[in-house]
Amino acid sequence: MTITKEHLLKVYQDMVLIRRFEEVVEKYSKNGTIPGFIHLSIGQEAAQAGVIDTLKETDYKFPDHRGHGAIVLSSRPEDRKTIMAEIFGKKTGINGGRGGSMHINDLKVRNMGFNGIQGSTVVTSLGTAFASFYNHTDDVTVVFMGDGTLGEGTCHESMNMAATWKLPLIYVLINNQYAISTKYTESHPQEYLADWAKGYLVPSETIDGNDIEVVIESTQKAIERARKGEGPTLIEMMTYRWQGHFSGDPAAYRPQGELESWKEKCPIKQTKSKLMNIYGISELDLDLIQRKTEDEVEGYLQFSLASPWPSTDDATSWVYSDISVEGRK
Ligand SMILES: Cc1ncc(C[n+]2csc(CCOP(=O)(O)OP(=O)(O)O)c2C)c(N)n1
Ligand SMILES: [Mg+2]
Repeated sequence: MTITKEHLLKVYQDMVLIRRFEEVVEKYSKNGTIPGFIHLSIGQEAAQAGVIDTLKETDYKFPDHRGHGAIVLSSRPEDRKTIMAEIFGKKTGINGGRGGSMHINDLKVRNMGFNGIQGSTVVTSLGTAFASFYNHTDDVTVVFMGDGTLGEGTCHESMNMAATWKLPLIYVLINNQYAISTKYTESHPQEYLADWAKGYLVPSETIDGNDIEVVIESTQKAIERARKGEGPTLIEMMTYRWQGHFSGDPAAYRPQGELESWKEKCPIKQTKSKLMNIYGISELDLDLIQRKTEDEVEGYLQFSLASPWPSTDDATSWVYSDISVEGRK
């Protein structure tokens, strides 16, 4: 498949944005400014950008714990600084600083959020997929999950139901080789995890998750099936996370040379070379995109750093224990 030059440039820019965003988050996580556990998606940009690029705003998105990229690209440009502020735990964050890295939702664009429990959204995403079916809308649901998450029992329950009811649900299985320190070949019997879906008669394929054109093509096919009422699809996207499981994990479990060989397959580098060699775009123009993106993300950073922390006064707002709602003194 070939996408247009303009389209490839747009998704290139999306990937550069994710990379820069994550680099900044990594820096401020490692220096202790960002609280909590951070899972970075550097190296996996094509899988996130390619999938989000094919969706419309009213399609439901369930990002996973390594989801900053998909979350930022799903959000409206004017909200992106509040996504970073959320990761910083600030009051101006999109969820008031209460969610942090792993619990960011943005319901305007139907980013339904994550909750820290692997395999949970594989089930809750059935609900939005069912809503589209029940309300006769053409909105699809995309749920991101990892190779390790596929081992959760909830994945069986979800796929059984989605397949039986032919729900418009797309399972984006990001196979980044590891679940914490366990290589996927040590926790699953299949050579291709996509084969796992065969037991439920769900169409599936394993694709190069670092080639954004391949990601877009495969996701478009799955979306088309889902919108036509033909049911779920599972796409296994082969990729690699350059960092350890969390920011700060030295990833000593990786064999020597593995990271370097995947860096050769960097999705941004591959796309850059296509843009230059096939579409004749100059390196200067691509550098300009890089610089503009860096400035943009610097704006999100300054906003986040300058923002106040949430106050303790409203700590019980929006939670079930809000005593004023329950009427207890
Ligand atoms: C039910 C449950 N079990 C264990 C964990 C701890 N945990 C967090 S991430 C993770 C690994 C997930 O691996 P994978 O699905 O491959 O995603 P990746 O981290 O590689 O993106 C585990 C075991 C959890 N959050 N929830
Ligand atoms: Mg994984």
